[in-house]
Parts: sequence; C-alpha cells; structure tokens
Amino acid sequence: MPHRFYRTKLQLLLCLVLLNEMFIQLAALALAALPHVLAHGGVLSISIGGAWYNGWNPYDTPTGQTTIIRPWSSYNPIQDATDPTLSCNDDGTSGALQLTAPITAGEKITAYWNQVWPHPYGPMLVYMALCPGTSCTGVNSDTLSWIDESGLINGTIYNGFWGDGLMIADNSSWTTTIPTTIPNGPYLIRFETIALHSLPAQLYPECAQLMVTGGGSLVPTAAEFVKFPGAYSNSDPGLTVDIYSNEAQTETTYPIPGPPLYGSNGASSGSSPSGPSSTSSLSTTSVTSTSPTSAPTGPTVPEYGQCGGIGFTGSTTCVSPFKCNIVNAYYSQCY
Ligand SMILES: *[C@@H]1O[C@H](CO)[C@@H](O)[C@H](O)[C@H]1NC(C)=O
Ligand SMILES: *[C@@H]1O[C@H](CO)[C@@H](O)[C@H](O)[C@H]1NC(C)=O
Ligand SMILES: [Cu+2]
Repeated sequence: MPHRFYRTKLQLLLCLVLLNEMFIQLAALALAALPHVLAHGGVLSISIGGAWYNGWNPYDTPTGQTTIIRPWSSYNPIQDATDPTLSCNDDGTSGALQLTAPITAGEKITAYWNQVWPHPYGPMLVYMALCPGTSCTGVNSDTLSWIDESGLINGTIYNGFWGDGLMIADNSSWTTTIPTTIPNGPYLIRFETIALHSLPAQLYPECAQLMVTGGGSLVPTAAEFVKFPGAYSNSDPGLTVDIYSNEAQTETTYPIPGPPLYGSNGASSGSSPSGPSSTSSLSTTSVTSTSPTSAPTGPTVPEYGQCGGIGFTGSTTCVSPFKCNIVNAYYSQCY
C-alpha cells in the first residue's frame, strides 16, 4: 500500500535539500506546512478544561514520546473499513511512556487537527471505550466504543455543510462533551474525521487515554457496542456515497456509519438518516456484548484475572482465597 507510508524521513531530507537556498525559517515553515501540502494529517493536540496536551508525532521516533494520545502511524488516510489499524491508526498498543488525562463527566474535550484541515465533506465522529482494569495503558484498542457524531448539517450531499466543515470552521478542531451518564473509569476516546471528496472514503482516526470521574451508571445497550475494525463495512452507504453524483445534488440526508448514539435508545444506525445532527451524546458498544448478568462457568481464575463484566464469557470463580470484585461495568477482577 504505497499510499500509506510514502512520507518517509528520506523524503523529508529531500525536501530540505530542495529548500537549501531558502532561509532556515522558510524551510521550517515549509516543513510545518508539509502535512497541508499532502492534504492529510491527524489529531496533533488535545485540550481539556484549559489543560493543553501535545500529541503524538508519527514521524518522530517513538522513543521518549510522552503524550495522552495513543501512538499513531501515518498522516495518510485509512481507505478500507477492514483495515486492522482502524481503531487508533496504529497497531492498537499504548506508548511506552503513555499518559492519561483526567476528565470529569460533563467536561468538554477538544481535539486539534493540523491546520487548515483540507477536507470539508464528510462526518465527524467521536467514540469512547471503557478499558478493563484500572488503566487503558497496555490495553489494545481493537475492542471499543461510544459515539458523538455530526454528519450532513444542512444543504445537500453535493454542496451542503458537513461536520467536517464545522470542524474546519472551528479552528480545525472538534469539541465534544463527556456524557454525564457514562460509568467512571479508564477510557480511550477516538476522534475520527471521514473525508468523502474521493472514493474510497478516507478515514482518519486517532485516540487518547482518559480517566473519567463524576460519571453515571447508564450502561450502553448491546446495539451501541462496536469494534474496530468491524463497526464499518466497505459497503456502508455513508462510506460509498458519491457526493458528485446527480442524486447527491438533491439528497439532504446522509447515513453516518457506525452504531446508534449512546443513550439514543438504540435507533438503528447504519441506515439512519442523520440530517441536522450535531449531538454531543455518546453511545457505546463493545465487541462481544452480552448480558452483564450472564453467569458463565469454567475453570477458576487466578489472582488479578478477569472474572466478570459486560461481554465476558469466562469463568467467574476465583482461585481460593480470592474473591471476584466488580471494578467497573465491564470488568471484574479476582483479588
Ligand atoms: C449550515 O450550517 C452551518 C453550521 O452550523 C451554518 O454556519 C450555516 O449558516 C448553515 N447554512 C444554512 C443555509 O443553513
Ligand atoms: C487553534 O488551534 C491551535 C492548534 O492547532 C491552537 O494553538 C490555537 O490556540 C487555537 N486557536 C484558538 C483561537 O482556539
Ligand atoms: Cu488528505
């Protein structure tokens, strides 16, 4: 997939050589502008209630990078709904020096993309996933989700105003409010912008680690859980729409891909029209969601092993003398 990794250090070097007759400042400016020239990018920083968090830099060595943002690998878009990197634009693992930002339910969080984000046509989506245990560090992100989405805000698919346009208009940033109803705990938040100016659609997801306090107890419905990859299909109408087609010139509804919004009482998603939607509620779902009350059996679980939680199907019996303790709705542990 030559499209995904073409911006190598070598190419940066070539750019510098080409620029060698310019002032150093100009070269630095040009380098800073490279992502824009390439017309791609990702979430470069995050702010929460006045606290500023610099992001992961995918083109620097991972060594020494400390940030709340999960490592991500490329400014290039993902153009396949089954791509294994779809959860967080990487292999799903946390950084060696991974940080986690505290946030209170009801508080706003803003993600900033490189400026000026070049793709105004398409939806904005925000997902959250509660991690098992006491931290998301070490948890692979390929098991997620909650959502806040903004699709076609007004006008037609062909020339309307989209969530992406709103993101650009808002300083190439997107602000969402952590729902007050979500259970407390360690979360990954996943910001995604989808660009529809060409097909296959371009997906740009990045994730960050949060520790949510002050939350509630509204456990997501099974329908609200999704996994990445898995949440989307390459045939989703929201990913295959041709915004330059004749139909698009009069079509005013757009089906945002993904699950129904958390707290939306499970309205169907994949095909639900989402005209003027710009809600900031989140919806959850997670991979294999089953009833939290199911009581599977099996061999005993060792100390610190998982013994329960939504979606868990293993043994709920801890090896003596440990007891199964509820850590959060998704995770019970033997200790
Ligand atoms: C469409 O929505 C955008 C963003 O809310 C707004 O700025 C613009 O005025 C709207 N246009 C129309 C025609 O309603
Ligand atoms: C716009 O975003 C940049 C980061 O991309 C940030 O440094 C700047 O403070 C933001 N400006 C405003 C007015 O929020
Ligand atoms: Cu691009």
